[in-house]
Amino acid sequence: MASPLEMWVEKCAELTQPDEIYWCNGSEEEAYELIERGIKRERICGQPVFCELNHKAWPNAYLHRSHPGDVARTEHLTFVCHPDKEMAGPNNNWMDPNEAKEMLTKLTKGCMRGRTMYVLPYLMGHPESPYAKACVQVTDSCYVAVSMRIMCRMGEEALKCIGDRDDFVKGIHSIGDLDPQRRFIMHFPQEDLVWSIGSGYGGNALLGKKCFSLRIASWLGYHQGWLAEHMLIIGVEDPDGNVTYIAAALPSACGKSNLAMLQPTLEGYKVWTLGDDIAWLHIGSDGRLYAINPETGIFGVAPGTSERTNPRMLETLKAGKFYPTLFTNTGVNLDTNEPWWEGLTEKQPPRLLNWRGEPWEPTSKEPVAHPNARFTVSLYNCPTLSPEFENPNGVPISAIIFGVRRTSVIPLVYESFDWKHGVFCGASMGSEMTPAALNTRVGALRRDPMAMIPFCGYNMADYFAHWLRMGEMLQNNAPKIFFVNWFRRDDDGTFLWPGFGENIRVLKWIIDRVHGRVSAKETPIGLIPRFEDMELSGLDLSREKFKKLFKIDKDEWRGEIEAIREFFWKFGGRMPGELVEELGKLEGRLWR
Ligand code: OXD
Ligand code: MN
Repeated sequence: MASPLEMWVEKCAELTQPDEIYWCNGSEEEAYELIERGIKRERICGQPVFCELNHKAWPNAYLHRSHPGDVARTEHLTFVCHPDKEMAGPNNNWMDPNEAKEMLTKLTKGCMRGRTMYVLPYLMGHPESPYAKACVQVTDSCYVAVSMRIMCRMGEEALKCIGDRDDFVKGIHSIGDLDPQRRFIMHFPQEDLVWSIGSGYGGNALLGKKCFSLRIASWLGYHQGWLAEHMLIIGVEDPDGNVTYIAAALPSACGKSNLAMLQPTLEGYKVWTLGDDIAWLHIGSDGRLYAINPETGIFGVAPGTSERTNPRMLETLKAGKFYPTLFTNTGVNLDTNEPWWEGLTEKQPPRLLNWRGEPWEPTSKEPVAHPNARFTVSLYNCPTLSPEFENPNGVPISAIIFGVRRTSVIPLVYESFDWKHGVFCGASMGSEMTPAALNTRVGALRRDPMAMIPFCGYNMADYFAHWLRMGEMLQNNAPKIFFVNWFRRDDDGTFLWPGFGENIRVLKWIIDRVHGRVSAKETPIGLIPRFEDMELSGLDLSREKFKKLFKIDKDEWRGEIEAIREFFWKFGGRMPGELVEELGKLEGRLWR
């Protein structure tokens, strides 16, 4: 008799009518075969799905050019379909589940005719982890199939976990006709189902990533007492060899991957990488908060990545141990057949193809690489991958960082007074937008609590209440909560803080605070370091600049508080009273 999984795949095939069904086993051999199909057989806009790049300089690297209208997440086409609209909250687009399925069924009918349906059994999390989830995605894109192999554990192990069970996480994906008018990314949290049509872009199409591991998983966490967060995970080793684990939430394209692979400028420090995008946080048997990264790959932003900004990432991209590495919508150096993007080298190569594959003209005002050009690379290629990466129970988190991209208002770093105040700080985050999502005004400010505004799969007021509840459950074991902003600018527009490898100086203060080794100064917004509390030797940072980095301008905060209040208002009576109270307390401290 057919297993529930086989029956589900059969049902998907009946609806989509592919010419062929291809069950993926996740092997390297298979990855070669899929790449070969992408070079020889499958097409996007009439072009091959993959082109081989220079393997001497970039081992195992391939270029993928997407449809030019399919280059970023499409938040306006992303829906959460709870039966009750209130459950989705003002932070999500909503559609009634039955209505959504009816519409998707029409759009999906026959969409794989003439194509192959790839069946991808995969695990989010280590096979032995009590927190891992078994999932299956069907897709008609070999780019998606190869990307998923990099981003998660695919194949036998997942099939073994699923066996005869029918409670696996389901993902139906088709690139459809890539028309944004017929593009929808729909989530059905009650059924552990994601249904996505019309896009091949990472966040819209790799359904284990944002769709399951954040939107659906956050809803599971709400009910089961854990958190699914848009966070990197690192271990910071101090000169004595002690490792302190930190999880940090920053909005998309604000330097999470850089922080996850930071190369410290301070002698004796080392940063171990566990994840750059998603953390699942559970309370362990000892009452502490433990983090696992359910993914195995990095889907990172290429522009701006260089030897200076992220040397470890370049090592990872060139390691060539785990096959293959993908580049999406970068330019190509015509003389060397290497990928190229703005910032990669100081001098721009003379002969380039732009991200659309057209010769780049020096007179062109357009960038060579798309601003949201990406690479997809295995974490197993990362030279600083933590020895704890495969620990099924995860790592104990001592500090949580919330970070934003802000030109003004927000200091370089501050510590919250306690968990409740920390949750308030996270809930009131506002950040300048980046090109990671389509139809956003790059640079404009938006409220992005815990960097989860595009990814929280239920009413965010309930999510805040859940964070507060987690604090109560953690009691004295709750990690300390910090807030960072690497991006504050001087009056002349230059960055006040050098960032990148120098961020270790901020991490040092944070871990010293965690271990009670350094003091802090109380301010109305939280606890900040004094000049002498931070290790600043060897850095050209005057006291005057330090003051500017930590300035709390009451006029600027007046606007900030108004914006926070307006955001909180959207959630009406559902907003936890504790956070409204925290807002009042902040006002009191600023103007008493
Ligand atoms: C991502 C994002 O791709 O946050 O990680 O958009
Ligand atoms: Mn992300």
